[in-house]
Amino acid sequence: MSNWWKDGIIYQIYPKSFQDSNGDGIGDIPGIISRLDYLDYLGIDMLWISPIYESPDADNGYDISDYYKIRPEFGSDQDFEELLIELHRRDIRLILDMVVNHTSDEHEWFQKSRKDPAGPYGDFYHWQPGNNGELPSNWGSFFGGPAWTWDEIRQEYYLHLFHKKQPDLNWENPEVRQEIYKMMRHWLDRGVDGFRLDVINLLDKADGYPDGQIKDGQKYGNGVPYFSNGDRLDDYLAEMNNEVFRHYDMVTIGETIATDASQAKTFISSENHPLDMLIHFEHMSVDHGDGKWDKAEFDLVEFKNIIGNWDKEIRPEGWNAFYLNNHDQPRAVSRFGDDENYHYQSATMLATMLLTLPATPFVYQGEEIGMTNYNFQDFNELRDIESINYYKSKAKENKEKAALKRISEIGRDNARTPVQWSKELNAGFSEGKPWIKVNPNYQAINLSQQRNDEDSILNYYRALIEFRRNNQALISGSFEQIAADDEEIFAYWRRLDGVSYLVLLNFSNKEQSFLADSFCSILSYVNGNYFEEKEHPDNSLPDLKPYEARIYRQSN
Ligand code: TEU
Ligand code: CA
Repeated sequence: MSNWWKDGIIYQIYPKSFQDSNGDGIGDIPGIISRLDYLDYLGIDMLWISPIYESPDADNGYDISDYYKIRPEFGSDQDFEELLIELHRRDIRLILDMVVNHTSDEHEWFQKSRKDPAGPYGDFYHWQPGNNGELPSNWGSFFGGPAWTWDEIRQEYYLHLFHKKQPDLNWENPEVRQEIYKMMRHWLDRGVDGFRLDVINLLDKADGYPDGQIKDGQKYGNGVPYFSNGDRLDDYLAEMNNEVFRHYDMVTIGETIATDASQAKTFISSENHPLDMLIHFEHMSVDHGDGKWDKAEFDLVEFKNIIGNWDKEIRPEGWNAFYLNNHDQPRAVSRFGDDENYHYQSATMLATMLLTLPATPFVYQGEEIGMTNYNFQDFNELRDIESINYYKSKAKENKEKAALKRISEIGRDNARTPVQWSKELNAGFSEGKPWIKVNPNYQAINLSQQRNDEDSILNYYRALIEFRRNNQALISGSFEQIAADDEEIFAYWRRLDGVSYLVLLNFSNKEQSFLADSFCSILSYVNGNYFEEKEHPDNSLPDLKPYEARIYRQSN
């Protein structure tokens, strides 16, 4: 089977915020269908849609109450069928989000498990008696608070690494595994082309749920060493691959927390690797101090080393994914660029990196027009449970303002404001009241204005997507970083079959010189995000302007 997922571009849609079609302020599948010609224009090859199954929405759909039903707010099963047909008609493949580490507590499995401990579903989740009111272990939830909740009906605790409405499935139970495999086959048999597998490396929890280390000032322990990359995980993934994946021409993208490149090899570079690529978090933690809420300065050298290390460790046996934006991350142009003074330059500089690295590029909705973070001024504007819980914890210390400031920098809601389609009401997202505030800068940053501007961020993405598609050296060519210790510039060669491209990225708001005297005479300018001529004397390259990106081709 071909590896089509190596050559293509993946676009991610967060359905709730993409396009509303019926005026209820919530994005939906008919809304997505109405925008497929645009996605075709952009030139994407695969579409990953965040969960569209029935859900009570505790974690915006990552809490699934029925894996087989399309969530009514998003549309009908017929709408899904039409979406799949319309995507395939445009040669765009569909990747569904598979959340199989946990379900919603409103899933019938959980309801039966809590009411009938001795029944067929009694052992579908992690139930523990606790010891005289003590929690079974000191693990904290990723969303704050304990990872165990007492259930009045069953009179036991159950484990939830995320929201208490997201009970973790017991993957040691073969019945659980077979139910999940059956569900996966159901969607693949309908023609779905791949899965993005949510927190797939958390499936195996260490026996006895050993207490984790409690950091100063924290109330709960860090359970990550005991529930990530567990001993039985490889067996579960190998079984999943044998029972499901290997029977289909599909792509499997694992989302893995707390996984470095050497650990990743077992998932994606081993002999019968069960997964094709990983969405990891290493490069997304460079500006985290002690966790995401603790701000650290962005260190470009560390960032570059992570990218280089993943390439060295994983290729050529395996393959990488690369992203700067998704529904869990703040907007990259605000985080790594300068959305005030160098909006166009920093957005297109980041796009150049995304589209010239040796990894499948993931473009997240709105990234291609340079959508920015939102300046949250009030608790009531928040929607994400992770940010809401963080705000409430800081409110106890009377630090609400500081909490809103940090949430406006790193919170997940930054990525979940509606896509800014036009200057119309609600940025053309909805005729009703959107479920979350539209960023007021939509008058200046919107897709329809950029579509008609050949010098826009949108058309920069579109041109570079096309350029990457036509230059295999940028896809599967070698990756040779130069000036690795430069703190402002990311520079690397991409080479294949005698074709060599040099990519220069200035991550700073200052002019930077780049000494390339040894080879600049053989370079011809190909592409970039400043418009002046780039011809240069034989012995030097022009200084890089603030957030300037340049691609040179080595003439033989
Ligand atoms: O994310 C897993 C995950 O680790 C993130 O929630 C991360 O911890 C958090 O974003 C840090 O800011 C996946 C989904 O992408 C996320 O949307 C879900 O909330 C989570 O799993 C639970 O399903
Ligand atoms: Ca709607």
